[in-house]
Amino acid sequence: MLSVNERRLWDAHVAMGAIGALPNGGCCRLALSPEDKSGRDLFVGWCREAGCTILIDDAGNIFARRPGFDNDLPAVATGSHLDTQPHAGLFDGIYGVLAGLEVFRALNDAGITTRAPLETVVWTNEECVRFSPPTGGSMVFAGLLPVDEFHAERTIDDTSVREDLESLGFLGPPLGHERHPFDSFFEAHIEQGPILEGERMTIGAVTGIQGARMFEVEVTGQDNHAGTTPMAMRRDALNGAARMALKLNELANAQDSAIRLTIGRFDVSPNAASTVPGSVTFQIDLRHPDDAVLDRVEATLRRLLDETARDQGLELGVRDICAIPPVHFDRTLVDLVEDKARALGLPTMRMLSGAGHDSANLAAIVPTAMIFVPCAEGISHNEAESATASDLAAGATVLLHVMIERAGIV
Ligand code: HGY
Ligand code: MN
Ligand code: MN
Repeated sequence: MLSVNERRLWDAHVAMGAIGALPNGGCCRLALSPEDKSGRDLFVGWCREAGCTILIDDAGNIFARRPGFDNDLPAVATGSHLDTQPHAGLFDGIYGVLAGLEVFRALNDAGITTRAPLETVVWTNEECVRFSPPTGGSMVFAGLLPVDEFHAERTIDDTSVREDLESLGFLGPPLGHERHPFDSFFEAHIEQGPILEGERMTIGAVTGIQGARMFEVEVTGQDNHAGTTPMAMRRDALNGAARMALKLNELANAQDSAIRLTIGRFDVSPNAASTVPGSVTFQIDLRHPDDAVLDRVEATLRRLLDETARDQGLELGVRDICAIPPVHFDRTLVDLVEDKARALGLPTMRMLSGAGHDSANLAAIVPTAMIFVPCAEGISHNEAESATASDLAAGATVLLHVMIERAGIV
């Protein structure tokens, strides 16, 4: 059966990972940073060499299109993201983009033209590090986020998203799914969790994604002198925020084992050893497969934050960054992924995604499914993230076959 080129797919990861390379083998390409631009340019160059046309939309999403026989048909699309977390490995997101490119290259090698066109998409800012929200680029495309709001987001470098898109040369015209419809969307991704490896499976046919909510909490007290201000007279924002963090972890530990609560960002101001901190901003990432559980935990979380702020004489502001409901993928496409993986002789299981993905937004507008491959010890968002060349190729070969099935061959 037709398959992708394992070596070429691996080499593409190594070449992409060299952009923004970190000392321990990982990489850092924050969305719309100079490194992200270099990664995007490398991808666009590869796609042009593979015979694709390139479209950029108003969110900076890149659509690399491989023409079919009938280019009036909606494209069968795939893709993921090239932006990364600060201490990322070489695979989260990147794999889904490079697997799409490798599908094009493998079809070129085999001299196959599909009936419908194919596209590989790079979505902007999946990761939500330099600016919010996560998966913002695909939200704009799916009509879930007004583009003006996306453009107005401030980055950690105090630029706006629109300024960054313009200065990097990635601000295109409005597109959106109505003007640019897809037949279907598939996303290949490493699992980012330990299940496939533990079950000795090669392919996860992903049935859906758990729900996620993110909040930004601002705790305000008063800057004051560390040597002179009696403990009882302080309004120490860090002391209050630390109490909040402990209480929220206790809250999470009291739920069922499917709950996930993370405080991954914590900014102290003025962050000076001899000043009582007057202000702390931190972000909460809360996830569970059941929206009703998220509602309940969110209500308790807000109450705990309020109570703690009041007890400590601090002011509190809570801003919603996003609320992504649990997603169920298209049954026909999930079956197709499973059938093709089994037909290729690959150990395959159905599973839910713990991580968020652009596919959550695509699922709102078009039949969507995901293909997972294992990663070592489930480690991700870490330079040590690791996957084998043969598992990556297996997932990309499944992607090749599901895309051919949807697009047809004349
Ligand atoms: O955090 C997530 O789930 C995604 O990888 N950004
Ligand atoms: Mn990802
Ligand atoms: Mn990620």
